[in-house]
Amino acid sequence: MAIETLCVVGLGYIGLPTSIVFAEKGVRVFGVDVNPDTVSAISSGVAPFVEAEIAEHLAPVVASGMMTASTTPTSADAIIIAVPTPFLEDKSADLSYVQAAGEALAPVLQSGTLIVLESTLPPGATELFATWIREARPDLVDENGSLLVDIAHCPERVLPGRVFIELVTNDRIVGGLTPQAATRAKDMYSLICEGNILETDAKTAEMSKCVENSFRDVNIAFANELSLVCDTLGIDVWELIELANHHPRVNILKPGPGVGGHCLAIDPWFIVAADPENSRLIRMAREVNDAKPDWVIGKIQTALGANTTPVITTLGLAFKPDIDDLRESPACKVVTKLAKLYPHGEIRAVEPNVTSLPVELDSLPNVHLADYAAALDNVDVAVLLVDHQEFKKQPTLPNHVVVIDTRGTWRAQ
Ligand code: SAJ
Repeated sequence: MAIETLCVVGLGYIGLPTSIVFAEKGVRVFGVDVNPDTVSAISSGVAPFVEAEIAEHLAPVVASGMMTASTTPTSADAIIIAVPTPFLEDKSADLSYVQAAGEALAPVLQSGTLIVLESTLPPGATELFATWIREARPDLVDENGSLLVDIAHCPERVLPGRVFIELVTNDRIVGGLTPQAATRAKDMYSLICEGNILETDAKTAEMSKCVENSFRDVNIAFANELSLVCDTLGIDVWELIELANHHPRVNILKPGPGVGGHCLAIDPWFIVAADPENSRLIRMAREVNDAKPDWVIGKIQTALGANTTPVITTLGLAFKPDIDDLRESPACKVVTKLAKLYPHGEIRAVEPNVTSLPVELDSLPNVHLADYAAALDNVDVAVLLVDHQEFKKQPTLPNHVVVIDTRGTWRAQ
């Protein structure tokens, strides 16, 4: 059965670009989001966040009527759920947004609807989602106990900043609760995806997403650990990594102020929660990366010594370069802690990709959003936290200013 209409629930960093790409391929897309501001921005053809190429892709599909947005779901041939799965206090997955999406969708489901969960899920969650649908719509269960809708998990794997390229070029994994669900999901993604689409069961697909992000997190933890060891030993970690990477089978990633975002900082915990006893390395990597912002703070404290009224400029708040996404950002953690450590100091936060500070920083009286041009006048410390384009060139600063470059951006200049 061809997919002609698609309802996408969750119009965030993944759901909105996915909607746009399907609409560009001729599928009529009904976008759904609980946030009315998101819906009204999209309805007027304006992207509610920063992502390369999004403006030029969104406006035409809205203007042509191929994509519309609303706060309530609509019945469609297929449904994609792309809502957040943060973690709870105990680091296990918070599936409440997925459950809420399922509840909102249940009334519009029809026999034969294909439901694809794109949200990152811990192993077993797609199966759990199916039980919620069964409870909400017992009329969609046949006399053999089989659901009359097809449910699959197809984790997104696009890299923020390259979403419109990777949505088309990446290989994708589709895990069905049944082989039929996997095949139907594969057929749907073949409308937009030029990479291989690999079929498996739902639990393996869930695990594969968690594993991919854990792999990267563990590798970054290795680089971050090296940065600490090198600091103790008086070795330039950037030079060391550059040299070691000349080995044909070595590819060390880059140290930084920590690991942020809604993926690497979260998904590995889903594996730890699923099997705490056997996931020691994955847990340790998370702990190493989570400890890095405090190490950066320690460096700043040491540089400032007895100065209790410093002016500190922090460059970058986003979790990585050239995006406006502040989720789980180590840079925000550094700024928050600095503000608390130096209540009589001044923290100038420079972030070219946002126009206002997030609430948790805005509520701190000694933190303000500053313009790059003026932010480095009369400072004691300048800390580079994110290697945004705007910061690539090292500014000329008086000798007394302490420069802490957590990304190694300025060392070669
Ligand atoms: N980072 C470093 N050093 C590095 C690379 C990254 O410190 O050498 C930091 C970044 O600054 C950032 C964090 O790691 O704080 C994560 O950035 P990222 O670019 O590694 O990844 P994300 O979170 O933007 O996207 C990841 C991707 N997963 C993998 O590369 C395995 C992406 O493909 C996934 O779709 C995405 O997670 C997701 O949504 O799960």
